[in-house]
Amino acid sequence: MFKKILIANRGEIALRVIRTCREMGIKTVAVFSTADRDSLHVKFADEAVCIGKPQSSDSYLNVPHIMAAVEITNADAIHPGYGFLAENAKFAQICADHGIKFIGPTADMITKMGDKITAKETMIKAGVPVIPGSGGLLESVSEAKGIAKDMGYPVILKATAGGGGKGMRVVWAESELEKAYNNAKAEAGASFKNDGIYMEKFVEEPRHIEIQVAGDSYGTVCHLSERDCSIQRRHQKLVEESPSPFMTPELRRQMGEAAKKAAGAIDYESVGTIEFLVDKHRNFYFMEMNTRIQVEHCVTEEVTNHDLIKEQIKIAMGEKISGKDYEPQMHAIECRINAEDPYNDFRPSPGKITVLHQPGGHGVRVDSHVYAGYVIPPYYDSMIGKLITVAQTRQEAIDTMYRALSEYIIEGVKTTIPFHLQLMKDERFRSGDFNTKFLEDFEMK
Ligand code: MV4
Repeated sequence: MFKKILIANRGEIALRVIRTCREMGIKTVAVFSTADRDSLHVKFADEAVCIGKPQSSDSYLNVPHIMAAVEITNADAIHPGYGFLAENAKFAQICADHGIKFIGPTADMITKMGDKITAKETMIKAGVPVIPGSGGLLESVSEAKGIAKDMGYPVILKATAGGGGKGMRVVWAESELEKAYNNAKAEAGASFKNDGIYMEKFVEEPRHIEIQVAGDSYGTVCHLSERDCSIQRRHQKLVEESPSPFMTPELRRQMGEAAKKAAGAIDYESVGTIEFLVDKHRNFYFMEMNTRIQVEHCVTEEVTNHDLIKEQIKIAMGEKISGKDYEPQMHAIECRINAEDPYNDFRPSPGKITVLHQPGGHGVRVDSHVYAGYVIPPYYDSMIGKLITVAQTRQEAIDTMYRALSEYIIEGVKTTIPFHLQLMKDERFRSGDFNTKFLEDFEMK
């Protein structure tokens, strides 16, 4: 039904969307900033339009520039990728108002999940477990102290407009609460122009396990199992895998049902992710919903044998999904290869890739937009690409990953490859014994 899709993004995800469009016989329009003139997404799309200067606010976040590119190329839909405008309700609404299909949920669905207190209230009504807490905005320090005393310390303060860790404060004792309250409120106000904060019981050493869902415009929702994203550093994921080494068939059934209830509660349409915190007793709690395709969608593609971008486009075209849930048939692991120095606090290392050899062979997938001679601009994220391996067992997927990482040659910039090589040989990682705290104690050798 779509003849032409404009991809309002850059890098590997723009290329990823172009690849599926090609297979579906849909024409593509790339947009690019002047810093991305020589990018592969520009070369591989059927058409390309420059939308402004390097700064994201002048290009990939500039709605009038993007709408002008839609207009002059006559595209009938926009794929937002991840980041940039992917979870911007105003942008989704502008697309709808101009008769351009936003390939994602409606503005209303984005808004309902964007405000974390509203999302939590929706989940409670739907019967999805949430972390006990204030149940709404905190009005004063004394109110916060009362709730914390009743719940017991430690507690965590979070921004209602937040997500992904910004504006969060863990509080271990009442003596720390006032300062944390004021800091969290100020940080939330500065980051989101909304200083509303709420409180939850702090779950110690949780795992981050998320469920991939898909919903169509006929009210059918299904899940495609979980991804374990516990290997993170300062809220940046570095490794994701499916299935989770912590998962059991019973827990998957319960979390899958909860995730479908969560998406169903807002009549969710598109692919999306329900993030859960899972404690050591396998209690799980709704954390937030990501109303976009995610970086780590590839591990789910590999274990369920489904092209999630194709599913997302088909849903946007008004096609029905089967309604069947999917269990992992394989084990897949993804390592994020970033231009960062793991020996120097993961400091960004933009610049020219002088030498490049990407790995291949059985069970190896590389999703990357770089080539020898490519310059990683300093304006955007530092991702060089994603290395994904798939095998019948977790041990084999790890061994294939180590082999593929050893073949990956990138010169000119520092990369996270040495970190991943060390991780793949780490006994605790190999045994599956890790949680979101794991990287706090990890040292590069
Ligand atoms: C929590 C938590 C413990 N208890 N909430 C981090 C990002 C944001 N989505 C919520 N986050 C957390 N919320 C309660 N009640 C611990 C975290 C957290 C975390 C969560 C997932 C993955 C990595 C994390 C790293 C630090 C803290």
